[in-house]
Amino acid sequence: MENNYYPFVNLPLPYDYSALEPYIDAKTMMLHHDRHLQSYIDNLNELLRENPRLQRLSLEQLCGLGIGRLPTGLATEIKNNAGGVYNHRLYFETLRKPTGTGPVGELARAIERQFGDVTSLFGELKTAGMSVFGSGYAWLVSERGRLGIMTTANQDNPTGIKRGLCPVLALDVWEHAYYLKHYNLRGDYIDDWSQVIDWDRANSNYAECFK
Ligand code: MN3
Repeated sequence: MENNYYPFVNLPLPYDYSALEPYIDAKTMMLHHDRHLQSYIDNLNELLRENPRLQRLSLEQLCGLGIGRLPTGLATEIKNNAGGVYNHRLYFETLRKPTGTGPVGELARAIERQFGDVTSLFGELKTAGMSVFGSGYAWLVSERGRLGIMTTANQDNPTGIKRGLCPVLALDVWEHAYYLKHYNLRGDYIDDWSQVIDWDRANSNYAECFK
């Protein structure tokens, strides 16, 4: 991941705001990236400004740090904002304009092995995404190459929950990810999200998990 250390900057999306239309609308993408992600970045920089020790840690390390190792009083805020940056970057970077293509490479083989096919994978991801009460994420994660599905609350990140869990796909189910277009219909948003996954990127995320 680029720009992985303090000071964090909001890297531009690798596609136009409208690239995911008609599945995810341009206005949602603009607000989601330029305002929501931007505020996590600003907050994280502000929290780290007076903490040179923490400035040396990568974004992943900040997400994965045991809460006991963060400065008392700032721990929850750092965890929430580092997660907010990491999770959103992964979410945005693993989307692209709809191409109608499915999983590729080693990830495709792992999905087939463990879920049977991509429809079953999406069925399980949708169930997980629908089960998040309030705000959070559903994830496709790899643990030493073995795929799994999990959910997290708020901006929690799998790497902060258990060492060795490595995110492959992040499904943001906060209402800000879909409310302008899909209103309260989270399930419809999840179906639409599945149409704009960048499977090449997902496959390279999966490969990164072996490093
Ligand atoms: Mn979000």
